[in-house]
Amino acid sequence: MKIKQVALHEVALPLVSPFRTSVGVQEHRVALLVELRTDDGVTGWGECVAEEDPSYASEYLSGAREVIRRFLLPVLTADPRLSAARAAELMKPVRGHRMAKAAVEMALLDAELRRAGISLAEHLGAVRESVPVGVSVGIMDSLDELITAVDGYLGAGYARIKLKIEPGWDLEPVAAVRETFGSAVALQVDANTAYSPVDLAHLRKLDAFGLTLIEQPFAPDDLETHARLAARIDTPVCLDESITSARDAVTALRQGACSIVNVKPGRVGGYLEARRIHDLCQAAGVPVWCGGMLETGLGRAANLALAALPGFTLPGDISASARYFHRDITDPFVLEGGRLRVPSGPGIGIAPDAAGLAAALVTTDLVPLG
Ligand code: OSB
Ligand code: MG
Repeated sequence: MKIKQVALHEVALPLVSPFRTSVGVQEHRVALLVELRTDDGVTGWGECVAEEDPSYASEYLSGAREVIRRFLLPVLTADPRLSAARAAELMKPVRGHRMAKAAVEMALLDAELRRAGISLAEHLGAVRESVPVGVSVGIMDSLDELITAVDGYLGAGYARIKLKIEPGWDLEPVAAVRETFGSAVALQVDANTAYSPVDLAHLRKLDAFGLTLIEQPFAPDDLETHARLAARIDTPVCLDESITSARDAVTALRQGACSIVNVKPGRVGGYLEARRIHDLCQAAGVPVWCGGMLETGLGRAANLALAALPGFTLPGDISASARYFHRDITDPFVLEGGRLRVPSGPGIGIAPDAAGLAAALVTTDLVPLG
């Protein structure tokens, strides 16, 4: 396979409601899409999950575009034996920039698998045709507002609720959700690094609420404090921001810094590295689940393929399209009994529809290829 043409599209999709985490508020999802045409005449789509600002991770959208154009595409187009499986190795001379690499690898996988008539789910080793999914609930202005939102999601059938927390918005919202909806609701929390070592005793109070897990309370590079918390708390500790590769996952597990892993393909450099994390966690008996980055239908389709692997034993942050957008750029994903169907068509199994893409389009950048 050779890359013939690449267009980078920036799209902006208004969110149905603002999404607030401990690192900021988002009202729109601005995303970078990779449309890649190969010499065999197939088109592959990739989605870069980098956000506009480097606040969740160090990567950001316009930087990712620059890295893809200037550094990643040149090494890939120069290679006569290009394949999705070799892309990560070819891109290795470029340090870091995993979200940019993941987007390019996703487009290559989509193109290659479309040509072969194989779905990404089948290629990765999926064992399910649909997966139970959860919803990530942002920080709200009041407990009433939170209860109304959670009530709506539970009514829609979501299989579990994740509450975003930060100092000042933790024990009370969790207690309010437990009191209102009972102990049977699968409930977990995500701090996006908002706490510090002085908060260990405070976080232990979360043990009263029977949570499935607590996600990333401390800084990405602070495995030690995560390990100290894990040793003192009954609630399982899960890592998100700290895990940027399969090697990170091994290190974190060895150090006792987590007992559950949130797998986000963009954060770890692609779906193939994500599968490696799945494989090693499965071998070690460590549950994994698929995280989300407010993806468009493209990233959502690919995440569903990943979440259909056998070791993804907890519901992921892969909600229905309507939880995020009034109008997605693809056909919407619809909740059916708390589950989303795993796309079964070739490649990622979906592509943008022309009208949806046009409605969201900010800019298209045709990359000149050497
Ligand atoms: O920490 O999991 C996170 C969204 C953007 C960046 C980081 C995170 C999130 C979410 C939303 O929690 C997950 C989703 O529904 O896509
Ligand atoms: Mg998270």
